[in-house]
Amino acid sequence: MEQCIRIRKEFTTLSPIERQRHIKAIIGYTTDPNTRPEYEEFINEHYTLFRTLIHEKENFLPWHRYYILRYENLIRKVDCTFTVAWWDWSLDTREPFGTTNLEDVWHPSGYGGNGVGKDHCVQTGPFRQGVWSRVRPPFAGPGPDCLVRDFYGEPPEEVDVEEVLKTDSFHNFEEILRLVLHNGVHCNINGTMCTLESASAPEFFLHHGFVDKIWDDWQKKSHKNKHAYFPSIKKNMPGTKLKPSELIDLSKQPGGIRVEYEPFQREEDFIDKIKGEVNGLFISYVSPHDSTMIYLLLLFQARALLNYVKSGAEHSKASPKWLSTCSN
Ligand SMILES: [Cu+2]
Repeated sequence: MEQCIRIRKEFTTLSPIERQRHIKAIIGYTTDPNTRPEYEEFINEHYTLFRTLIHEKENFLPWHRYYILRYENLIRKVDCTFTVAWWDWSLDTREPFGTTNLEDVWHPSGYGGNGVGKDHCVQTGPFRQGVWSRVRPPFAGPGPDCLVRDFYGEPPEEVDVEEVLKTDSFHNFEEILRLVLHNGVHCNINGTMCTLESASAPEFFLHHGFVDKIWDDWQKKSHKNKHAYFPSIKKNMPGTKLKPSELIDLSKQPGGIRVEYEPFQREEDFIDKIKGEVNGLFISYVSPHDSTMIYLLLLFQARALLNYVKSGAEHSKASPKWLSTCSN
């Protein structure tokens, strides 16, 4: 039997029931005394390997692709439908960053809000202090085992994501994604996410889901992009028996697993709303199985969206606002 595809969705597009189920699976796996030790070992692996090559060009993208896949595998022990969700920090962030509207990541029904008080411990949502404790490395120095957040600055915008996707050179693409966008968002969330213990923050996997999707989007641009760079690396990735090249194809992940990132639905809804000559023109040419065309369509939509935002309102920081202004 053909194995089902694991569809990874953008977190804020999950229905309330899907969202509840997603959180319940994570809480179940990370708090059950039967699975907690395995979870701790898994999280500490990232801490132990932090300063090895996993954050260097030759491993960063494939190593983290494998890490979030393994996280998914672990949580599927308590819910076999679980998939990693991704959080599009560029399109989805409301202004100011960190607000807690119903559908936001930081709503109490999502991942909970910003930390408060002297220690910046999270006090709302499923990972709040007193209800959930994060993994600390063995022999860790003193420090809170609450999840710490201390929002800082603004995450990158959609134009930044668009720009990095336009980059032809793998080396430039990878460096901007890793050093600017990836590192930046870790320390926009700040607190636990901006430390060597970042993987103990549940939102680590939301963030890395999106980083991985950006790589996937870039890979889909051409055969050359898909196979760029990694086949030349002959060493196994740290802590694994796998070479980076074994992670290149999302439809052939280790264990025969097939993964797909669901396109950002709200982006399509938005295009519908701007009375689309755009859609009328393009959608009729798209067969649901033609991923290249869908990709082109999405790129086209992103651009249309961007132009709309730029031309419609001269406010330069408008990009995240279209979501709320156009939703009624
Ligand atoms: Cu990492």
